Amino acid sequence: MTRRDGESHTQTLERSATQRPRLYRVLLLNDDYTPMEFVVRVLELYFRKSEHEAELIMLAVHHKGQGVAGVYTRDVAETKVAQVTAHARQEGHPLRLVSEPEA
Ligand code: NFA
Repeated sequence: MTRRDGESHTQTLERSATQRPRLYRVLLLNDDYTPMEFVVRVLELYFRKSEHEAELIMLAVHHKGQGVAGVYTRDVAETKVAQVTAHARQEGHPLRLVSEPEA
């Protein structure tokens, strides 16, 4: 609905529902060299997974090629990709992550 203010002639667009931000999946990609224990630690530290959950996700990525580490707004997803990639390189591991929009 458009409302016209008397003096200022500004218009306010009113919507009935709050708009939710688009969400992005952070995907972990498998490689042959990154140690399993490093991937588990990344999932615990950056993606707040329990040790058990982290091990399940790591093994799924190891066997299937990729898997979801977490789902976030775009800024948060891109920051996780950058931080974890930097951490992995610092430790000499080739681990790759990407973010992609949900749906
Ligand atoms: N495939 C790696 C290994 O055998 C482990 C790994 C899992 C790497 C998940 C990247 C992602 N050491």
